[in-house]
Amino acid sequence: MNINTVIDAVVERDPTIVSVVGAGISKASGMPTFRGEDGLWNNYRAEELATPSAFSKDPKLVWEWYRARMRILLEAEPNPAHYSLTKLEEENISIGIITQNVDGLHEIAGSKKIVEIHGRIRYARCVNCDNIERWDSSTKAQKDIALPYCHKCEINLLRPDVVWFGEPLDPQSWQQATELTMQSNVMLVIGTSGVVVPVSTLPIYAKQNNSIVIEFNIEQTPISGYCDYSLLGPCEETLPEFTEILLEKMK
Ligand code: BJW
Repeated sequence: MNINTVIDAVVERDPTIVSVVGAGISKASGMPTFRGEDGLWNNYRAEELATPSAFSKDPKLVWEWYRARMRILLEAEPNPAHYSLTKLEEENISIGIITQNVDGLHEIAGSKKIVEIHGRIRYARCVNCDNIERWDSSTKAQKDIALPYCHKCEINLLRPDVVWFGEPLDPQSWQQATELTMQSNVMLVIGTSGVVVPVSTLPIYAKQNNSIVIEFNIEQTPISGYCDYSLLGPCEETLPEFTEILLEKMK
């Protein structure tokens, strides 16, 4: 697909862009994805760790997984794909990022309108009371300390402040995501395998809303069929190119 053809179609719309983002955008920052070649941690799949039942059965194992990911994240920086989305927001073309990623790299890249629909890895919440606290200080994250307990009730375990399989998404975040989808006329679907519901339904809503849907991925996904265009390649290359040409053509 010629990138100029895609951009001409976008420019014609006087675009209002929303982006739906997955783990592929942070791959170039060093963060492992969930599926595909680096989808295993110590031989466990995400589906075996990111569940309430895995945490009930073996909280230490689940916390070890999050600590291992946090150690990588503490060294990670946003890459050109994150900065491209920030640029689109600064130019008032993007109205929001709906990210499935819990790594917080969009915020570090300077984006402001972010819906972190699967939560935030830098925070933990009590399994029983309403306490939410940060746990990403290097001491807590890097040392293999005992299980973390709530500093408010001091009785119950903390768990990562993220959404696991079988858990509902925060209703307010989901409402924001659907509203952004309906308010936009172009959706960028970036670095997601598109297999996890309900986020994978957003491109379908966008299509029903007559938006242009453009996928940025290194391969075809189950979402590709709903997309008007697929820009195949690493998004840390294709998204900056897309953004630069788009902004130039919109001058
Ligand atoms: C590049 C690239 C580069 C690489 N450039 N591209 C049966 C049993 C139980 C549940 C279900 C079931 N069937 C369906 C469900 C529902 C379930 C679900 O969808 N399961 C499917 C796996 C089948 N969904 C849920 O449970 C959700 N909740 C829900 O439905 O609630 C309903 C409810 C209502 C009321 C009461 C109760 C329930 C919740 C889903 C939560 C997902 N959580 C996780 C973990 C978050 C915390 C954490 O990070 O630890 O979210 S799982 C994991 O998958 C994570 C991700 O955000 C999510 C999506 O993954 P993503 O981002 O797409 O990553 P990958 O690795 O899959 O793909 C990377 C892509 O990038 C690939 O396409 C690459 O090609 C590409 N790529 N490099 C561009 N450089």
